Amino acid sequence: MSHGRRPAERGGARRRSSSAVRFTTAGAALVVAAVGGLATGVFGLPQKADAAAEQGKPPAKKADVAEDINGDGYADLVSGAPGGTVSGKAKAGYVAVTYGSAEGLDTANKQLVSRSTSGVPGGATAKQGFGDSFSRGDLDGDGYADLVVGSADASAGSVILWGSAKGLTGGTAVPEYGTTPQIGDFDGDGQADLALLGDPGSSGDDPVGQPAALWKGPLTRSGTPAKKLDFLDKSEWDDENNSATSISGPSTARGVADVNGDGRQDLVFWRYEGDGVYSSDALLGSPSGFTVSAGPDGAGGDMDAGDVDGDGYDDLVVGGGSDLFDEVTVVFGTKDGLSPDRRQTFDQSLEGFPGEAPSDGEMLGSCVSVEDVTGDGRAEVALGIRWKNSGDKNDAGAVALLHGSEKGVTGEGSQVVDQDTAGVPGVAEEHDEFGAACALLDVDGDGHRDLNVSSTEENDSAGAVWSLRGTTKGVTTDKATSFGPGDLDAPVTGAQFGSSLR
Ligand SMILES: [Ca+2]
Ligand SMILES: [Ca+2]
Ligand SMILES: [Ca+2]
Ligand SMILES: [Ca+2]
Repeated sequence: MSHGRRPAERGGARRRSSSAVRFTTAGAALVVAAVGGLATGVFGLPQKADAAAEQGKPPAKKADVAEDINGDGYADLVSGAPGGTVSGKAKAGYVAVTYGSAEGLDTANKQLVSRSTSGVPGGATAKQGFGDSFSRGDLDGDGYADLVVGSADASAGSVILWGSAKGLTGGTAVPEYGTTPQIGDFDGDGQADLALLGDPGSSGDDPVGQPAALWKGPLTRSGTPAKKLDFLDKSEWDDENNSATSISGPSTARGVADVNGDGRQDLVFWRYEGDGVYSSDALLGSPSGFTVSAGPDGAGGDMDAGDVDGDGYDDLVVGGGSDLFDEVTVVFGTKDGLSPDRRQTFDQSLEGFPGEAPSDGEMLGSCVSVEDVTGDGRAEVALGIRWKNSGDKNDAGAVALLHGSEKGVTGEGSQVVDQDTAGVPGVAEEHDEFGAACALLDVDGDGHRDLNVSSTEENDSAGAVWSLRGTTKGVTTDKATSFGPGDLDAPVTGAQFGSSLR
């Protein structure tokens, strides 16, 4: 559950009763402002009549508010393109929102946002990598998911864009804290909060002190939180690099979930422990700051958490373990946090795992997304395998979907998909690295989350995104779609479109 379903449920439910009205906001003028080569429609998004409403189909099974920027009930996909050239500045970066619909992601109903977009603070800067990370949730409590966007250059800070019936509007600067901002209800009051990390500076063999802040929601549109909380609970402070306003790092926050089932969201967190060792931990949310719940060391891939075994505690799934980057570890949640001993480690030899025998170093878990696709109350686990060979094509990449069971992740009924799978647009090529990022989101509103997956290296690192429909059994390639930055009239060259997906 990296995507924060809970805070918005309470905070946003009030607003939802009027969503039927918004189904028919057809015909709003499309205003596309060409700003430095980035076509932007932030303030004039085309609002299309909802296809389901027009055709008398049932309306969308409402997406979690945290996943729905325009409040129409369909989850929307955000794709980062930190390599994109904006206003002539190489690798300035941008994000693209493609809005969900009854037919899935609608590339005609999209927004592109960069530092050159009108209303967004700052300006396009070479190598800033805007869109390197981002998170969604309803920070101001108006019922629409807001988007906070970080940058590869942490000192550039973050930007909050505000959701509305017409999509993202405005732009509020969050100075200094540009590293992997995350939105979640960390103190459990029903209102989404903002967890912030600053620039860790240069790192050697030892951990460094990294600025960190926890902003209690709701936030005003000028970026003022209701209160500034200590990032870490006092019990975690030490002389090294942990205090109210810092944490030892370099650290990145990778997602939001509730591993101890207390109704307060927790951060899924990657941080440097020194001597070349990274650990994948959970930071447990509380009204007095985070406490650390230790997970496994040494992972090289992505991580996310969701309730794989259906016991009410979200379980941490960490990819890219072992020297060969071929192991995935599941650490089960408990009422006290991550279990110290109940863990499951598997690789592609898991019974039932389909496809050809793996070669070394395929990076199982290059992306990880943990959500219930089938609807049985146990989360599925999507795992990128970005360096998987397809026949003799090296590093063509693939993505797997595995089911949760009472005992944990099972290979039974699992699926592996690559660009050569029938029904998947495109052709597997060497070094496409399909499976770079993935996000399980219900973009067509049928109640089953869909598998959205990227290849950042497609077409000379322009990148592209695929969307595969979720079903009661897993995913299907029926009606599979794909698009790249060119399809969105976005900057193409070296954009690495889809580096992050949410
Ligand atoms: Ca939507
Ligand atoms: Ca909002
Ligand atoms: Ca919690
Ligand atoms: Ca669990």
